[in-house]
Amino acid sequence: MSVSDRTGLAVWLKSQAADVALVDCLQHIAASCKKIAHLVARAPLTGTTGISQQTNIQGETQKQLDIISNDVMVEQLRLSPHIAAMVSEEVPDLIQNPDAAQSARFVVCFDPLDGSSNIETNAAIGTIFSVLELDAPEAEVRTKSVLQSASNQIAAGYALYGPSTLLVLTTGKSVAIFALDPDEGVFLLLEDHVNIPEQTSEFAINMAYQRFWEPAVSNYIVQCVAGETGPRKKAFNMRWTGSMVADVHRLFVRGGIFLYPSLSKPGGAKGKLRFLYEANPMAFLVEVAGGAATTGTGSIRLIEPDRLHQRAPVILGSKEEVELLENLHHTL
Ligand code: AHM
Ligand code: MG
Repeated sequence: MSVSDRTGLAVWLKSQAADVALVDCLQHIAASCKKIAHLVARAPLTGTTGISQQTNIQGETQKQLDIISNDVMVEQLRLSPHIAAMVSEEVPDLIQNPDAAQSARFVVCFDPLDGSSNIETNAAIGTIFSVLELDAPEAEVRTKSVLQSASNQIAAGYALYGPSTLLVLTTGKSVAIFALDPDEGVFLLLEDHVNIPEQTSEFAINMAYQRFWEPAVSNYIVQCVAGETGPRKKAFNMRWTGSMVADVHRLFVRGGIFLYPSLSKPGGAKGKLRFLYEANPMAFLVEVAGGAATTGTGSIRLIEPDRLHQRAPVILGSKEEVELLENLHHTL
């Protein structure tokens, strides 16, 4: 992958026939990610890698950068007249946009800084986002309308703040990867029509929860770990960074399967990852790239959420592996 013709985000969005309102919305998201990338890179120098005194709705202690990144997203996205409301991992309720146009129909759901438990280790972290379209504009967007619109996801993506800042995006036609040129501050297209290979020999799961796994997941991982002499007759490798953005990005580059399944521990029945701004956008991206995404028993994208911060089990990646695991869920 390398930049050959310096195609920028605007040109790519035009090639996707995205309408003016969606282009504006995605440009504001990209601008937020650019700012967050800068703040993340400077965090050790500004003394903002630590924890804050606050907790979020999940009861997790927020990092200073979680709060800073959330503020950047809210401030930037409010500048778009087409964004009626937002849902953030870091804010309990729906965030209205008082400056939106009356016709505004988009709701942006985001995790402003995914994998933030890794900040002080300087590992890759990122921003995940999903654009939902309301059936009709509302003067004050209702939570119920956002939940109903979850199946109407029209764009999704993530920014990955690693050695390079990457933006991975879909409007449903193809998945494209952009890199931020730090000298010029623009996202340039690296690759369009990204495809996740159907077969793989790499899995990503937090092995520390093995005792809480469902029989199907246990059985699947046992088969992978058995290697050449096991039922899969090949050696698998394991990779887990603990940042969903980094672990899912690997799927687009070299295939694989990512799992954060249901866990048999208190509060773990739906895993950990949140549906609206983690599971749903990643499932969309993976499916557009030819992969598959399931909770284990059914499609992630068919979930009808009943709460903004609802969790969902997540299994996604190379089609063959995801389907094999889904079959195990139906038989074990
Ligand atoms: P976060 O949104 O608070 O950062 O939590 C989500 C992250 C994911 O990036 C990652 O896959 C998961 O939490 C790791 O959780 P665990 O530490 O339980 O393995
Ligand atoms: Mg997250």
